Amino acid sequence: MRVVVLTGAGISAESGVPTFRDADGLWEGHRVEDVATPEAFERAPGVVHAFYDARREALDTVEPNPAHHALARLEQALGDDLFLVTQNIDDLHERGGSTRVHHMHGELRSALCLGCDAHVPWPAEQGGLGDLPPCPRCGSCALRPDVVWFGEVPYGMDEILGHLAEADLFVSVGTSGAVYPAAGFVQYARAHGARTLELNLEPSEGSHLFHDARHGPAGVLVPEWVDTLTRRS
Ligand code: BV8
Repeated sequence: MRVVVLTGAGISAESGVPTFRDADGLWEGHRVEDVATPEAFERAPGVVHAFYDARREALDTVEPNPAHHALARLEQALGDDLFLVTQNIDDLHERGGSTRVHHMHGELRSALCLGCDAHVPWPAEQGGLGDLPPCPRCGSCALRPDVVWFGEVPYGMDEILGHLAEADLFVSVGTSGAVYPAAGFVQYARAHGARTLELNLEPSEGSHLFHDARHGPAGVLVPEWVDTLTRRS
């Protein structure tokens, strides 16, 4: 059985990573357009760097939770029949044991060079806000956070759509279904014949688009679902 799993901020909530739209969510403290758009970076790079530096530092204070570990077990069980795509820029899937994770919105621990388009590890030592070392590949001082901002095309859309079109089962975990193109994956998978399942704390904006939905904390729902699936397969 070919399975595509899409995850969002909700899968990392129980690890202590704030989601976006919850009361004290990431977007609460900042207007999206002030921190997550290329225009914002052009206008005030320091503000944008501060936003991502804070999230990067917070990564060292959190650990993967049972939902991340369960998806790593699923990867063991299904091998290449599992395609895991995440909207999250944290590294909790990898620290939970998943080895093949497609970060469609980028990664906090990565930098993107505007000079040569290289994706390089985020430099360990960096001076004050934003005065980053030159690109290790081309030497130009043009590194930026390697995240996909609003108005930018997510990474690897062709590969993602390819897996969605071949999927027997599409499962969405911990996402509000408010941001496109990820919010459109359920319809695309369904249109290509896949069964669709939502695992979320509460009904998402696209909940009505799924065949099945289970609501509750991912740290409980995902291990339960993985155990059922792996027992069956
Ligand atoms: C693009 C990286 C062109 C940075 C992010 C169509 C209609 C309308 C608008 C658009 C449209 N198409 C495009 C747009 C514009 C825009 C968009 O969607 N705007 C929205 C606001 C309407 N989209 C774009 O600009 C995208 N680019 O479209 O380019 C294109 C595209 C394709 C092909 C060709 C051209 C780029 C979007 C990416 C932006 N970058 N992140 C960063 O992280 O700082 S988006 C960011 O916000 C996240 O990555 C994620 O995608 C989104 C947040 O959503 P969630 O992860 O779902 O988090 P949220 O807090 O909303 O919800 C959490 C959920 O978890 C809740 O439901 C909650 O109930 C649940 N939960 C909470 N706790 C738990 C839980 N569930 C289980 N257990 C728990 N314990």
